[in-house]
Amino acid sequence: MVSPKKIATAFTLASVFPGTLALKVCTQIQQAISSASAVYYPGSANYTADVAHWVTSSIDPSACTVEPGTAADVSTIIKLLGQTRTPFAVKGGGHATNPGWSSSPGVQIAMTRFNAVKYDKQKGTIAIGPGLIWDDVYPQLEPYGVIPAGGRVPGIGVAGFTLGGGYNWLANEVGLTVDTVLGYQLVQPSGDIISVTEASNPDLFFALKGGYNNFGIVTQFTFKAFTVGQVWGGFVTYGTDQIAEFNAAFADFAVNTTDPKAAIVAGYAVDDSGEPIVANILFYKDPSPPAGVFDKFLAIKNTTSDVGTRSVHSLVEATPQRYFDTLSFFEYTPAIIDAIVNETTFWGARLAAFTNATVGYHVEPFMNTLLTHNTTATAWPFFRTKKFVPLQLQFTWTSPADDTTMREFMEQSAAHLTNVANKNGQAIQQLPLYPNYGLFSSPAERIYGSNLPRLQAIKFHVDPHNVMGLAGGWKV
Ligand SMILES: Cc1cc2nc3c(=O)[nH]c(=O)nc-3n(C[C@H](O)[C@H](O)[C@H](O)COP(=O)(O)OP(=O)(O)OC[C@H]3O[C@@H](n4cnc5c(N)ncnc54)[C@H](O)[C@@H]3O)c2cc1C
Ligand SMILES: *[C@@H]1O[C@H](CO)[C@@H](O)[C@H](O)[C@H]1NC(C)=O
Ligand SMILES: *[C@@H]1O[C@H](CO)[C@@H](O)[C@H](O)[C@H]1NC(C)=O
Ligand SMILES: *[C@@H]1O[C@H](CO)[C@@H](O)[C@H](O)[C@H]1NC(C)=O
Ligand SMILES: *[C@@H]1O[C@H](CO)[C@@H](O)[C@H](O)[C@H]1NC(C)=O
Ligand SMILES: *[C@@H]1O[C@H](CO)[C@@H](O)[C@H](O)[C@H]1NC(C)=O
Ligand SMILES: CC(=O)N[C@H]1CO[C@H](CO)[C@@H](O)[C@@H]1O
Repeated sequence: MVSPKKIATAFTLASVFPGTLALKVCTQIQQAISSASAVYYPGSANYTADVAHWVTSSIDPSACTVEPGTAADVSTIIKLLGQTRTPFAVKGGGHATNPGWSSSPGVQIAMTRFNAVKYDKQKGTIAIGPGLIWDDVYPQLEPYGVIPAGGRVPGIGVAGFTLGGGYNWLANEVGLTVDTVLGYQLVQPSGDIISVTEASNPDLFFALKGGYNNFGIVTQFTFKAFTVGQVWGGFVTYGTDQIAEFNAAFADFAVNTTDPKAAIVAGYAVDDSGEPIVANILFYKDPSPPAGVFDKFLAIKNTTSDVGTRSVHSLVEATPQRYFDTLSFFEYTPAIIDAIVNETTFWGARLAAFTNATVGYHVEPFMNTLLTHNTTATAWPFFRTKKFVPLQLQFTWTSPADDTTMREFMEQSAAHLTNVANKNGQAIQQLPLYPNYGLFSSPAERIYGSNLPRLQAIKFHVDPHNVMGLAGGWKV
């Protein structure tokens, strides 16, 4: 994992802000908030927990942290930060891999006290606090046999995942997670606390569906509830000798699956001798899959397997776990898969010269109907006329001295795969990049595309003084 070192370009404004000024604001916040909230300083366990992130490169020691306990206190805090132009960050689950996206040398807001899960059976909705990770959501809903269309692996925050899009296990049936959000409670940069629904505020409803932290701080999400009990699935790994057979099964599944209850995520990596290996997560929405759906995968000799009938929570916890980068493809064809396996071994070999460095390429096929489930327009993706699927590149390393090299390697790998896609008839440059996987050097145009003008207009309206610009992230 990389170090807390800052990438200057990622938050130029924040890195020149003097810590002593932030400390003064910390005191002001402490005096202004209610007893439901608290401010913490370096040295306390709460502070350490509040600045913690999934990768060390995303940690930035802040002057203080604040854990708001009410939306009214969030309002007080955002007003003070705006008035004093203090850099800050809002953290949900802390899984952002881009430095400065949810950390700051100024004030770290940790949403951890917003931890309620409320199921409304009559309305078929689930209200969830932005301080939770999905792992904590699913067990609470098990008695009711419902889930929201949430995260697939451990540790991911409800907030960032939902503000960025959300590829989920139910996506073939219900679409992206943003397509299943019915409402938001939002603390605007002005401090006003509002409820955002399609009826009450169509512009912000559009903007929050993929528009990240540009429009304020979300204090509650309301999701559609889906009836899901026991499911089938788990984690299977395959050795180098099985790669060819796996690739054929994968390409067939990616193109030919017509059962929307079935989904997979496959991750290519290299073993200690630089040979490609693959780990596949299988999912089926019922307690067992009908014959045919996964037959080709099940016929392949595996190295390890943890597949069976289980709760959604158990499935999410079963999958083991830098910088991410991303590309979108129209389709995972055999030629694309071959190129991805080649990238895995090529960069695996290059990274062998670096301490504890690893590569991973995660391929996520979805059905052609993936992007047809939206009932409104959404900030992301700006393009829905044809299905496209995400690739997640994941490089890990330990020395901060390698940060720039790794970023360049990832950019080279993405450029090479773009070339391969072009040669195979896929003009993928026009496709939206997924904000939750994108490397910080990607331009906002590649993420928000033709939606940028509308997002900018909404942004100007709700945040004329660009208070949210004091926090890192994709900026419209
Ligand atoms: C191991 C791993 C697996 C993943 N798997 C998936 C997957 O299956 N599907 C998928 O779609 N994505 C996946 N992701 C990507 C994930 O969705 C993003 O990293 C997501 O942004 C993480 O959300 P978080 O709340 O944990 O992150 P944070 O780092 O806390 O926040 C991310 C961004 O959201 C902003 N934010 C957080 N809370 C709020 C709030 N209350 N109001 C306004 N802004 C806020 C932050 O300021 C920051 O810019 C994965 C990531 C990892 C590391
Ligand atoms: C998809 O199914 C068709 C018909 O069975 C088959 O000919 C084709 O090879 C399959 N595609 C892949 C990539 O396996
Ligand atoms: C993995 O291999 C074992 C042993 O052959 C087998 O019993 C199991 O069904 C396989 N699992 C999967 C998911 O293929
Ligand atoms: C493998 O990947 C490397 C790096 O992107 C590239 O230079 C090379 O041409 C690729 N080889 C094949 C056979 O695709
Ligand atoms: C590399 O990984 C090994 C094994 O996990 C660990 O013991 C070691 O501390 C790591 N090295 C560095 C520099 O982080
Ligand atoms: C779905 O999104 C697309 C692209 O933004 C938009 O054109 C379409 O109108 C949306 N569908 C509905 C039902 O609103
Ligand atoms: C990690 C940690 O120390 N958490 C503490 C933060 O503060 C609250 C309220 O004082 C405690 O209950 C937690 O234990």
